[in-house]
Amino acid sequence: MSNLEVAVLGAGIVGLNTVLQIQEHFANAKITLIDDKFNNETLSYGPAGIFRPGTQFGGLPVDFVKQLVEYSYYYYKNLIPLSNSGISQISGYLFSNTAESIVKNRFLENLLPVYRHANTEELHLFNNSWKFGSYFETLLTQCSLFLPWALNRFEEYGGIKKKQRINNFRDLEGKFDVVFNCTGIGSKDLCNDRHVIPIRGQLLKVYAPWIKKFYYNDLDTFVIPLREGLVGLGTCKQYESYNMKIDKHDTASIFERCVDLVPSIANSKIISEWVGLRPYRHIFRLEMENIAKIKIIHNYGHGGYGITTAPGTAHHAVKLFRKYHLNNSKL
Ligand SMILES: Cc1cc2nc3c(=O)[nH]c(=O)nc-3n(C[C@H](O)[C@H](O)[C@H](O)COP(=O)(O)OP(=O)(O)OC[C@H]3O[C@@H](n4cnc5c(N)ncnc54)[C@H](O)[C@@H]3O)c2cc1C
Ligand SMILES: *[C@@H]1O[C@H](CO)[C@@H](O)[C@H](O)[C@H]1NC(C)=O
Ligand SMILES: *[C@@H]1O[C@H](CO)[C@@H](O)[C@H](O)[C@H]1NC(C)=O
Ligand SMILES: *[C@@H]1O[C@H](CO)[C@@H](O)[C@H](O)[C@H]1NC(C)=O
Ligand SMILES: CC(=O)N[C@H]1CO[C@H](CO)[C@@H](O)[C@@H]1O
Repeated sequence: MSNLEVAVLGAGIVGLNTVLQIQEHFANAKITLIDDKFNNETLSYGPAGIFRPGTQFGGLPVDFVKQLVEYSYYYYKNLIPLSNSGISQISGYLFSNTAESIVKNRFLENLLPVYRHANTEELHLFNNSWKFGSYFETLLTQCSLFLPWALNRFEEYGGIKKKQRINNFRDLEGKFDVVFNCTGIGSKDLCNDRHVIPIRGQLLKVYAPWIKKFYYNDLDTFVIPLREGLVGLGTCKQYESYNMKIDKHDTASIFERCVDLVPSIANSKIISEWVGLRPYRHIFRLEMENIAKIKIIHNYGHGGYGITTAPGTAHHAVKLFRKYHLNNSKL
């Protein structure tokens, strides 16, 4: 029996979760992970990676998204004990003055060990007076650890890494039985997909080792403790902006909003800044397609929730292929 030849395009969080899923389900597959960028050169490396899907994520049926989210949660949770996987438990608050619905989350409420209303004292935390709030315990996926960990694991189990940019899928014809398309914002050109749109975001890191919980509000503002005393501050959401430079006005705005949320960081030092384009698509793409003689499985367009949902979407992508493969190997 010949080995299955598999290509995965894109070494971001989605592509890496995909190669790990394939290794789990196709012991005899020869997998090539193709990208001209790895680790710190990808978008996925930068974000703090809090596990929190937006309640509108994906525009797909709620039950389906729920399955993806649940799969992802337990997948990451099982990795907590492994050293350097970058996954840890974290708890904190989400506040709003706008509406009760904003602090609720149908995907998380019955999944996380704790998801409750903030009490009166908590609504007045740091002299704020929020109308609505939730406290919950979730996961943090620090991609600056997780991506290298996943890449090492992939190579340890025989995966092949290839530094290459693919400009035309015909370059892959005849070489692979299946191609997983996990190119994020790259799909805009590669797939000529006008539905893929960047949503620009900026992050700062400050040194504030006393911050132990995360704090979010509904003004695109968050404060998230990372490791070694560093705290991530964010963000902005700029639709259709391709600006990959740090904008000093965004920096000032983020810092000011974060100080309003958590005053104790007012004098903390900015250690680094980062900008990234979220690969947004009104409905993220997760489907199989035949192009010429190649079978392609698309898995892109995760917007602001790619870290949260990558294991679940990768699992589903591999399941699609597995069904097809079983069907055809019976012939
Ligand atoms: C400020 C900010 C904060 C965020 N916070 C969170 C958060 O807290 N939680 C969360 O879940 N998500 C968060 N996100 C979103 C998250 O970063 C993305 O959803 C996720 O990284 C998308 O992963 P990806 O693998 O699809 O894309 P990428 O990481 O961009 O990977 C795609 C890869 O494909 C490669 N590629 C593209 N085209 C080609 C080609 N033609 N040939 C070969 N390779 C190609 C690229 O080089 C790239 O390495 C945040 C994003 C930003 C900007
Ligand atoms: C990525 O990491 C390498 C080595 O670890 C470093 O030399 C390089 O400057 C980093 N690149 C970016 C874009 O941060
Ligand atoms: C809250 O406000 C009071 C009165 O203005 C002030 O004394 C106190 O320092 C403030 N606390 C914080 C955490 O900002
Ligand atoms: C499997 O084969 C059946 C019968 O030929 C077909 O109807 C079905 O669509 C196939 N499924 C997949 C996933 O290819
Ligand atoms: C490399 C690859 O598979 N690219 C394809 C991604 O999907 C679009 C169509 O949806 C194709 O046109 C690309 O060739």
